[in-house]
Amino acid sequence: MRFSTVFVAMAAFAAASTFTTAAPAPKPGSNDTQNLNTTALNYALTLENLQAEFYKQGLAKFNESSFTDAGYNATAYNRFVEIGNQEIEHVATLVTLIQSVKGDPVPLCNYSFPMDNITQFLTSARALETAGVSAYLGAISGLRDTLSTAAATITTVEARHSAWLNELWGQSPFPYAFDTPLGPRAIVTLAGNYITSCPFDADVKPFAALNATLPAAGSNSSMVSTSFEGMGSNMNSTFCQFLYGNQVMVSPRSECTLPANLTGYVYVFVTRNDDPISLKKDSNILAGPALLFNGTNSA
Ligand SMILES: *[C@@H]1O[C@H](CO)[C@@H](O)[C@H](O)[C@H]1NC(C)=O
Ligand SMILES: *[C@@H]1O[C@H](CO)[C@@H](O)[C@H](O)[C@H]1NC(C)=O
Ligand SMILES: *[C@@H]1O[C@H](CO)[C@@H](O)[C@H](O)[C@H]1NC(C)=O
Ligand SMILES: *[C@@H]1O[C@H](CO)[C@@H](O)[C@H](O)[C@H]1NC(C)=O
Ligand SMILES: *[C@@H]1O[C@H](CO)[C@@H](O)[C@H](O)[C@H]1NC(C)=O
Ligand SMILES: *[C@@H]1O[C@H](CO)[C@@H](O)[C@H](O)[C@H]1NC(C)=O
Ligand SMILES: *[C@@H]1O[C@H](CO)[C@@H](O)[C@H](O)[C@H]1NC(C)=O
Ligand SMILES: *[C@@H]1O[C@H](CO)[C@@H](O)[C@H](O)[C@H]1NC(C)=O
Ligand SMILES: *[C@@H]1O[C@H](CO)[C@@H](O)[C@H](O)[C@H]1NC(C)=O
Ligand SMILES: CC(=O)N[C@H]1CO[C@H](CO)[C@@H](O)[C@@H]1O
Repeated sequence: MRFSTVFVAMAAFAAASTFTTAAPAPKPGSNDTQNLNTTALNYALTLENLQAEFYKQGLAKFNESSFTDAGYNATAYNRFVEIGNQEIEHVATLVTLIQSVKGDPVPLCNYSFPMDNITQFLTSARALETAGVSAYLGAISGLRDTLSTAAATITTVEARHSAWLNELWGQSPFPYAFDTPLGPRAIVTLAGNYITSCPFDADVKPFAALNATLPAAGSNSSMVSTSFEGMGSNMNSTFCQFLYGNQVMVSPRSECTLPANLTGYVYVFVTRNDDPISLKKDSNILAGPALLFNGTNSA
């Protein structure tokens, strides 16, 4: 088994634990129509701003030669230009939609993207597109009518970005028959790996950042090591939960055994008990997710 670690939730980004999304999470049963729609849209905008800014900074740093020098062809560079432009279009569309319901679009945050080299850029790109799909899938049940259609039309494009990036990494573009929806708290936790501060506050609090490390390449262990601030050292009564495709696999944290049939991404959480988590059931989460990929790095 060869795996590469992607999201290592680093202490350096501890500041991100104060990051919050634009507006209060929609309250179940809320009849504040405009607030609900603006909230969901600003959540999406926060993520699209993150993605658009990531490609903007990446393409300011890496040009076509950077890609060809790293062994990719000019097509790869041009694909990133296309992806970056599409994220900018997503931003523009969301801003227009928010303004159309008399809302205030959230501004950009301050970001910290690991992109010392092309490999890091590709690593983050794949993670951002994978998490983007999960974010939209998790948000869609809170949207109605034209907004759910707008969200779905973005989701499918994010999924194709993600598929192409998987292929670029030498993996199946479509590793599972289903994708994994994630709720706002989980997504904000992942976004915290890249966001240092935002000029706005809100109610969606991240979970504790989780540092999850895959077994060393070539090792016959399948144990993921996990650490986080707080209860990080108590292995006895806590659990690892792996979400991938439409599956959830639970194991005691002292074992934290990677599922045997991973063919792509996996979200890792640490929970206080072994009740399987889901989009609607997250009260037992102590930390995470971290996003890992079963992948051989072709870069
Ligand atoms: C994450 O865990 C790995 C393995 O335990 C460790 O080597 C690394 O230093 C940790 N990183 C952070 C940021 O805590
Ligand atoms: C890419 O940038 C480098 C300098 O960073 C420059 O030497 C090279 O000509 C550029 N290549 C292209 C295709 O623009
Ligand atoms: C560029 O590389 C990709 C694989 O990374 C390959 O599928 C594609 O055919 C290549 N395109 C050209 C023009 O060589
Ligand atoms: C890319 O940069 C990271 C961080 O500086 C480094 O650990 C890694 O070895 C570099 N990879 C390549 C292929 O240069
Ligand atoms: C970004 O950080 C700088 C200080 O490093 C701060 O002055 C600025 O307000 C921040 N911007 C945002 C959008 O948070
Ligand atoms: C790991 O593999 C080595 C040989 O490569 C073997 O001796 C050892 O028993 C294996 N350990 C486990 C736990 O399977
Ligand atoms: C975990 O259990 C072992 C053996 O039962 C015990 O020695 C250890 O102190 C426990 N650790 C914690 C953090 O509770
Ligand atoms: C993966 O393995 C689990 C049990 O370990 C099983 O329940 C599940 O159906 C498998 N998923 C796929 C896609 O094969
Ligand atoms: C990881 O992916 C490779 C193919 O990319 C596959 O051969 C391997 O079995 C996968 N590992 C697991 C645990 O499914
Ligand atoms: C355009 C749109 O999706 N509007 C929705 C805003 O939220 C309310 C409450 O959920 C829905 O009824 C609207 O259809």
